[in-house]
Amino acid sequence: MTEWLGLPALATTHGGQIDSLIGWTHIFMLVLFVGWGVFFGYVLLRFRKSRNPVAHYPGMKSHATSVVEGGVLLVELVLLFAFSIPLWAARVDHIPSEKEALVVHVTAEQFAWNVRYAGHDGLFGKTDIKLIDVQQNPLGVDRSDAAAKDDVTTLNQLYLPANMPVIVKLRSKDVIHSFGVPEFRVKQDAIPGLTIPIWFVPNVTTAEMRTRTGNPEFVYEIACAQLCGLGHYRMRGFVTVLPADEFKKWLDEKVKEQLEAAADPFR
Ligand SMILES: [Cu+2]
Repeated sequence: MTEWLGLPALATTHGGQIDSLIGWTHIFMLVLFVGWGVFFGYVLLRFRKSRNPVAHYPGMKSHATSVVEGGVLLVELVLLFAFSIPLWAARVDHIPSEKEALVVHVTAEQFAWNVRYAGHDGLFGKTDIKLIDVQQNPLGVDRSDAAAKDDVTTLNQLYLPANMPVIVKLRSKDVIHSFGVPEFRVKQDAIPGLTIPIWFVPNVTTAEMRTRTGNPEFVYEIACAQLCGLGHYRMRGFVTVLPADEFKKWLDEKVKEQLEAAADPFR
């Protein structure tokens, strides 16, 4: 219905609602723009000097414009109460239970996205600021903590399963960044000192999107949507949406690599 807006392809379950809000707002603003433009032209002609050499002090008697104003107010109330507020409530207030969702920690820094999964135990292990090493351990994961042993971290690569809720817990190590994935219709600022949850259900795998767009190289991209410093332009992350079973395989493989690396004393 909203193809005429030319928005990026849609890849989450809630995205359609965002698009319809954007679509209705555009239609309404177009009606207002044309309506007020025509009215302005009419007023210029109707009250031109040659027709009204002397000002008419009592002014207009008709209430037509009040009726129009009332109509505009009504449509704006509909946009607010029928579209925006329910959407906000669903997106921000009703976060699904963590038991039914995949929880991923995404920590932004100048100029990269650090991604962390809990591994098989479903627990995120401790982190310590003293353990942070820009190359080896950008999140300061404390591998001596039992819950941290199977935690998986990646740089700029976010793998997600399709058709299940994903909760991204967004943080920042330095300045304000913004996690934006246009196809997901998701955009949220990452603010130092805060952990902000965002959730969505990706419903188009990367492979499906490649067929759909006819672009064999298509990748979902996390674009940092806040000017966060000199390297802002290169702060890109990539999202790969896999069918649930392939995602599980990927994560199992990553956990195995992590456990093997930890067991290797020569590393
Ligand atoms: Cu950034």
